[in-house]
Amino acid sequence: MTSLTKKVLAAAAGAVVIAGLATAPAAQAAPKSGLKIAVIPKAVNIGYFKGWNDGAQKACKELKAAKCDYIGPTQATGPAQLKFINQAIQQKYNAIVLSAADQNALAPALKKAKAAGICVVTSDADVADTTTRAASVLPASAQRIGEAEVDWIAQEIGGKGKVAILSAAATAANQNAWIDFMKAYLPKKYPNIQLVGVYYGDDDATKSAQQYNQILTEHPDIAGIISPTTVGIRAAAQEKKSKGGTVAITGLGLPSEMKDYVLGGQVTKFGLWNPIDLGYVGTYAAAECASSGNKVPKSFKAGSKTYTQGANGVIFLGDPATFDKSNITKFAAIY
Ligand code: RAM
Repeated sequence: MTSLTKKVLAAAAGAVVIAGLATAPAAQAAPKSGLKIAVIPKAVNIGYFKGWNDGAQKACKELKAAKCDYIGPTQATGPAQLKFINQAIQQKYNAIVLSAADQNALAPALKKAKAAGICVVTSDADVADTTTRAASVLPASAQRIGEAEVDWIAQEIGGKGKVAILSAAATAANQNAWIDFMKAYLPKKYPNIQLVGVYYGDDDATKSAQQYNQILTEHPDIAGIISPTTVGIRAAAQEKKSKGGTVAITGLGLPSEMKDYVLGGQVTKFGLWNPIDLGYVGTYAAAECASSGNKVPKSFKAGSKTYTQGANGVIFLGDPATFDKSNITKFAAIY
């Protein structure tokens, strides 16, 4: 080989390497091990969040986190969550995975966390000021979730009659966003269904049961109730079971908490996504953030899947699944 040929070959090889660097996706450095991660739900005692935390713990184990603490209030309110965000700041956690019970009340604490170099990723319920968190891991778009629930109730009541919404808290971004889409979709798609009101049970079992009874008292001819909260739908189904009645109930529930009511005939069909996955991906996003200069990379891996941020730093997991007599037993064994 002449020296010229050698030079040409070497240059060509170099060009290939450079081209390779330019076009291949940037290699993702593995997230750091030894991180201290705080997992803060709306309330620690809600079954849905126990599943969410199971996913977070699974991620923490894979990530070899030094600490992965499930801390939070027993009442799902923003003011009650503040104490735990402040605790995470004081104890110098690297990251917080948060489901915000209040879309506004946490902003000052989240700003403090950010200033202290703590990565905050919301998961399940976001905050209004999206600059106060690095990213948000949500189930599916609010439009898809809201409209799906309307379709479920319409199907059950034959497209006509009065319906009410039994929500969690008026402060929660996820509930509000779903309800806004329900309100827009109902008159367009189902003009013979009348929405008579939105009632708030604050993700508290007792208050949700009271609100269910309030709906029946105020609207004895109510045909259906949509409850987009696992606490609300369970309380409604429980009340229907103990008092009897014909009101159709649907919404978002935890299969393990709803199995008896589906098999008992109080609820025909409802939906949800996998809360374990939601906590899992949220925790990976938080660990990536704490490992990459306090920014969640545009795309990152959680387990075997790659997730990519869309507008406003939101990562969606996928459409909700639906449950009825045919599959409730199978799903109740999982979450
Ligand atoms: C409750 C909470 C949570 C919501 C689920 C469906 O557990 O309000 O934020 O996503 O229901």
